[in-house]
Amino acid sequence: MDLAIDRLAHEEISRWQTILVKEYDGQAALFLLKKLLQELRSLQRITFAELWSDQEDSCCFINAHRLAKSLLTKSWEELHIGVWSDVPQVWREIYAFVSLVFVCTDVSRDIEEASRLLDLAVLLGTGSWKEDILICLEYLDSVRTGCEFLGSEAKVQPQLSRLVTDDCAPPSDLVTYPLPKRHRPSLETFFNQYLSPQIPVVIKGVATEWSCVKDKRWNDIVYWKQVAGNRLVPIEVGSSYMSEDWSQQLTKLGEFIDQYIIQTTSRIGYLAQHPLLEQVPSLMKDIQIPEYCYLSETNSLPRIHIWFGPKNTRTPLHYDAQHNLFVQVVGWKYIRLYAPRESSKLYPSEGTLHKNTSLIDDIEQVDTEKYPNFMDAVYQECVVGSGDMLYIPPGYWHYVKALDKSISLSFWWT
Ligand SMILES: O=C(O)CCC(=O)C(=O)O
Repeated sequence: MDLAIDRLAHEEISRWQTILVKEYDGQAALFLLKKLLQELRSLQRITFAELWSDQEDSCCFINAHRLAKSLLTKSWEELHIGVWSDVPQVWREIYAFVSLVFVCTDVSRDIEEASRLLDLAVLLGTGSWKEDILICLEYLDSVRTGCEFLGSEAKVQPQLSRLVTDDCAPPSDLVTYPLPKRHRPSLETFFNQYLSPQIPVVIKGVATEWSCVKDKRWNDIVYWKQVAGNRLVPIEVGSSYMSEDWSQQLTKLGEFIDQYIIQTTSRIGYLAQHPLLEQVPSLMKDIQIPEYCYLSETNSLPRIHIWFGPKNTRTPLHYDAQHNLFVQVVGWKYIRLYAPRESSKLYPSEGTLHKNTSLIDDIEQVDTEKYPNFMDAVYQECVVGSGDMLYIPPGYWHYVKALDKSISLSFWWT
């Protein structure tokens, strides 16, 4: 668990210096950062472990904490001025760095609060510090679960800890125009018959081998609470991101599970399109990156997002610019696809924010007077269950509805 504070801070501060002074009125922040580095140097600690485990009451330690606190407040303010896309990178980097220092110099050793602050730093910060923060978070989790194994969930009955029951049958009669299905196509077949001509296909027999599916690990509420229950995640609340009642909130994954997954409320909460496996890297051992994603023009690794929600989450009809291998891990989902050539019948939103999304909020209840061409659009559909994978080519419109409590992953690549 190395955290070379001194090595990195020195390089970062020289770089921030130019940006802060030239482009922002950042003299005061720069002054504080330099003082912070000085204090860290005099502490002669170079790893997070050293900082965290020495309960110091030295003057340098207290000073470093105080300086980090001021910078945390300052960078938090900068992050919350104006719209998110305009927030300067440099403040996000500084926010990540000072969160880390603030946490490791906090003598209260409040693990819950430390995890909360570091999760915020992962979600809102950026730069090379993110890696160190993730290491710290894993360390804190191991300390936490070590001393408080399973917490209150130790009381959960085994049969109650399942998200969905194993004997649940696939919903029938939902599919009229089925998508093609293949059992473990070879790389060559996938490339020639689907990826290259951009034809969608349901792939069976690949994700069934992953431990999140095979061992039903991700169907286990206790497991989720143990590995990530304490982690802060962004939840979308409302019927869909195009509806007026939609909002976002940050909450602990464990609380999200209690509030929106276990209890059935009329308000839908969806952990949608979130890079949870980046935030909690230990989850990577439960999956494999599908080798189809390595058929890439750019050699880049896929971006992995989780979609974790109750029955009836609905992602409106939209398209993405990248290849997508959509993997269903827990529960059932209904998915409908329209080829890009159908776009003119799908009423894309005007404006820039949601121009990849149809104006029709719920394609299962369409106002045909308002959208008369929609019924002429040709589509294909499927119901995916645990271990199924769906290849969605770039530009393909897709609509997704959960038929049950559900967990899916999407692998996006170019
Ligand atoms: O599962 C969902 O709700 C939406 C998934 C999706 O839109 C995607 O993977 O691109």
